[in-house]
Amino acid sequence: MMKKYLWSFALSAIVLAGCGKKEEPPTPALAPAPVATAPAAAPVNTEEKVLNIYNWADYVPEGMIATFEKETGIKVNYDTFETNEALHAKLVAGNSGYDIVVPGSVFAKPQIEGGLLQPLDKSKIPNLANLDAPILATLAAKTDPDNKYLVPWAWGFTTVGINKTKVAKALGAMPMPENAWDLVFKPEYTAKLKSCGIAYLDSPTEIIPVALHYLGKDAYSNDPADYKLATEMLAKVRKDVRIFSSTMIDDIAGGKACVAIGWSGDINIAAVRAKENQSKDEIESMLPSTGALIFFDTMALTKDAKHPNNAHAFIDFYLRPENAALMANEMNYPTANKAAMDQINPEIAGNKTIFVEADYFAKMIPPSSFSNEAREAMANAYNSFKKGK
Ligand code: N2P
Repeated sequence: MMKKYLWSFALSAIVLAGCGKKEEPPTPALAPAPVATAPAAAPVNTEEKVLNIYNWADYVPEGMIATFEKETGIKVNYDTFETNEALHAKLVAGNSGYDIVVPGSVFAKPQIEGGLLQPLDKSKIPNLANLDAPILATLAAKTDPDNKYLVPWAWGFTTVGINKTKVAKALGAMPMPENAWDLVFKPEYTAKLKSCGIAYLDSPTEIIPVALHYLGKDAYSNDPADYKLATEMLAKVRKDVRIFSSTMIDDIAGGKACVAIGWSGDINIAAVRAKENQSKDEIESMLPSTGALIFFDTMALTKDAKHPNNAHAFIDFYLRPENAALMANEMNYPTANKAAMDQINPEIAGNKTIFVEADYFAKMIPPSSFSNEAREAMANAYNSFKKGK
């Protein structure tokens, strides 16, 4: 069964040794009463019982933070952001106050290189052994050599989400395109869909790469000339875009948009929500024929984290199979936690827009990264596109 999914076309057949079991402390029952010399004890966590986490919106299962707080007595302040740019600005400014942040790997690479994150103490995270080795190898090769800084929270892909019912109505006699990206980039389609609402993610590093991919260019081009090409294309549909927003669950399920460039899991959550609300409209996360853009979101410690021990404890807690499975089951994003796979609900594991099949995965565009200069040029190009009408 698992064969069909990502794990199968794993980049290599590395098998992880070790099972992440914690060692039991020796039972004190028959030990003599302690005398003068104290036994070598594990270092005590003397940090204040606080942990500050900054993660993407709609990414943590209900109750998970409360369970951690109850178990550890650590009070968690959990804030959310909506774009990599927003998180990055906080890290660059310094003194964010956050211990754990969850950048996309596209941003994590420059953050590591820029000294904004600190290496993990892997001895405090035995559950790292639960992670899928090929995914770790991919992250090590592209982003984080030796997996020193980053622990995957979830992965997914940027794609097109539609309210099928409304889109069919708006298109009328026009059939659905073979490539779902046409719905958001091709004027023939956008001219019709603007009536029910087109939403774009509000982030230069989400929209420009997707536009470049649609143009047949390298989605992760660092060449500003390519951004010009992208924005020339985007300018043609600018007047048809109703909203720039990174909260597509609300946008699609709440009826503000019938088509969105968005993230696979959020679109699937919108689909579930529409069903729960007994909407007759069907929402679908598309698999565009030319491929979609993969992302990895990763936990990391900020360079100035004040509660590194608590942060390591949380990372290890999240890596328990039952917690990673809860994330996949509730947030509709695949987990990189291999040990969690048998706790994933069959309808999630079998949803081809969550755990995509191998042949589609092969078509998807893996994440890369941009230089600081490229990101700046991209932001300028995107902002002038947004301002145009
Ligand atoms: C969480 C969406 C994060 C995905 N709801 C984009 N990195």
